[in-house]
Amino acid sequence: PAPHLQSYKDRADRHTNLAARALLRCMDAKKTNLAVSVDVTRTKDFFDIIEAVAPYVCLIKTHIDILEDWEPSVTAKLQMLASEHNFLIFEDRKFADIGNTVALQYSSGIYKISDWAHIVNAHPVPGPSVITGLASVGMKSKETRGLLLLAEMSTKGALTTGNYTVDAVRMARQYREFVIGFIAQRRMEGVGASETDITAEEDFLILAPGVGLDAKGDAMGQQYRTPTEVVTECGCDVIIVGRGIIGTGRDIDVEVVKRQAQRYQAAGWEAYENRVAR
Ligand code: S5P
Repeated sequence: PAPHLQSYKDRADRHTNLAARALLRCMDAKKTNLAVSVDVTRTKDFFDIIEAVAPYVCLIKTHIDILEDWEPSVTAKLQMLASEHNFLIFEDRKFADIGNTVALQYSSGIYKISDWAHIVNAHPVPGPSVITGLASVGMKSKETRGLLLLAEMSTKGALTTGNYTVDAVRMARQYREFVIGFIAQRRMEGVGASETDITAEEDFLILAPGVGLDAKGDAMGQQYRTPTEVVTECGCDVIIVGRGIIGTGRDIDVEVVKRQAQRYQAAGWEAYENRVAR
């Protein structure tokens, strides 16, 4: 059967990339396909949110460069929490430059992303060299690292359609040891593939942003769908939720954050169970 009709556990047992395997294992163990996007600018809020949602997530998604009071201890603490609470870390860096530059952006600068992020993502726009550049760092790491390609975006008017998406999937197929899946809105197995392109062991994870239970969008082009639409109907594996959980106000209410995380975990898991039971 296609990957999305199999259980996360079976897929974990079979997956050859260690980061993908760890993520699927964690999803199965914690019964969650929820990733929380911790898009805040103060380190205190950042950790308050992570500690509140940790039991309910498989993945914490960061934009490390928006923290105004970042210091090296932040990423050290993040790593500690990840092992303590069993979740993976996804730095949403959206690399999009020549191979040499992305390798430096991944490994160096003040953030040294490859030291602490299990998963990163890249725009396919530069072509395969963006993958090989990042792989030159990620595949050397002793740790388990994986890359997601942005095959589709959630925003109104996004240019990630048609042949662009098809070519993104073709690129990923050439580098299956490092590219573990896509940021996308639906499954990608059928996209741009002739029968012979797809091997039985191909299992790309689909992580979908643009998920909300209450809002349909924001004032800046974001569009939301529900976990049922995203997971049951479109076959995505992980729901990425930011403001639906952390809210839009300046102050963080950890009790609300915790309740919303529980709510999205339950909705995401039910949507998954409805899918594999079909
Ligand atoms: O197409 C995309 C890709 C990403 S990674 N659309 C997105 O919204 N994202 C990210 O997901 C975005 O950068 C943000 O961190 C998160 C969505 O946040 P929310 O508050 O709208 O749920």
